[in-house]
Amino acid sequence: MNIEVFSQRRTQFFQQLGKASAILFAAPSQVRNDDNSFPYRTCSFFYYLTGCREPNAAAIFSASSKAPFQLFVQPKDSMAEVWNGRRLGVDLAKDVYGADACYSIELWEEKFKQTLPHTEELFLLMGIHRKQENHVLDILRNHFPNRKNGEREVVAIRKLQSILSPMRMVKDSGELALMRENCTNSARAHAKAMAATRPGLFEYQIAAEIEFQFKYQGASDLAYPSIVAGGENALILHYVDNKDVLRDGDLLLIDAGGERGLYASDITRTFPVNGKFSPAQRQLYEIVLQSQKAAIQAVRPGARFHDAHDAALRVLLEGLLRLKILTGSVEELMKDRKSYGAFYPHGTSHWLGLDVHDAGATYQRSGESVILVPGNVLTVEPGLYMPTDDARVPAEFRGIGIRIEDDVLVTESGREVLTEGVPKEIAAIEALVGSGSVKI
Ligand SMILES: [Mn+2]
Repeated sequence: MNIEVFSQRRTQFFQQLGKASAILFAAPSQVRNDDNSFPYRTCSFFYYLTGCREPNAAAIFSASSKAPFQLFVQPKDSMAEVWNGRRLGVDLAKDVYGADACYSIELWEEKFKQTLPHTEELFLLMGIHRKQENHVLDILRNHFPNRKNGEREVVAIRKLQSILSPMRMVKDSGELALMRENCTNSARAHAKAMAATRPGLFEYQIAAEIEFQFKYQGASDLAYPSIVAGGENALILHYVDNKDVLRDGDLLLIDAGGERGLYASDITRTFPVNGKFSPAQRQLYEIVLQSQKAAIQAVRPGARFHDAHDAALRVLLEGLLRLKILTGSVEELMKDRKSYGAFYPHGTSHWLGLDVHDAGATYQRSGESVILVPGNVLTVEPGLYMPTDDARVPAEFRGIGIRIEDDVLVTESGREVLTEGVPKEIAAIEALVGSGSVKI
């Protein structure tokens, strides 16, 4: 995204920051073993405000300072760069990221202390990078203002997420362009994986296929570990072992998405390994599909975040009543999560953006659901999971797990499904499964 986007964001941020200051850091890098690190991925909040993806970086925001946006980065170091890759360095970083002042990362503490005599209120990311958070709190504990000189004291520490999360909930045009592209590519990858599926392959081979497709199309990473769950493995919501053979007659549930430009996609499809739904699978699949369509229709500006869930749940419960797996009335069942929790244990939606479970409240403080506005992006992902040992479940349904998930943008007039490129209608799925090549 171009530098102007970040600059506009910071303008909006400074308006809300007022006279307060804020500090935030790039995510720490994580050691895998010895001198081998996990692939680096910075803090979404840090990136959102700065545009900087380098490790060992920090930013201080203070409108009263001569340099309201101070950025701290790794200095140029030819030897370190030979080993670990190029760095922009202090001078270039200032221009590239549009900072008012840029310094070597070693100076952040000194410069931060210089802002304290002018700061009464400090915004800090809380509960994300605890070591950095504690470091800042330690500095504050040991800071004693010189009152005779009129120095101020930090009297309030506030959660930086309270400003940034609501901003992140409404995507701007640059973000939406990136998310559309990533969702389209990820949907295509799902379709390729569906085409490559056939009995006798292993879950990890289909995982390899979809992850190859994500990356071949430009994703720099996975948005989250891929779930490729054949048969009963689909009952484990976050199944990531991906080690079993795909059996003729089973369903395969794939929940996977690529990350591009640090933005996530999140798609789930469930389809027969052999390309043909059994009557029992079809019955349950049709319920989940109708439920998902009803939930997508409930996404529109002015609707509550939880309207999609209520719409999905209603259709699921009607289906479970029809199959006599549950008894009673939809209205009563809807009020009692325990009554259906064995079959539908999760929510229907979460926000999507830089993080797969993106920043943003789902309830406001009063306990009321958030009202959707254009620019919100959320998932819609109802499912049904039939335990193997529940006496209420007829034998033919036991061990079947189905989830269907799309990524949905709230628009001025309603909604736009960003992940339509992968089939979910039964006929389209049956035509596609097994029709493609398998790369082995
Ligand atoms: Mn999801």
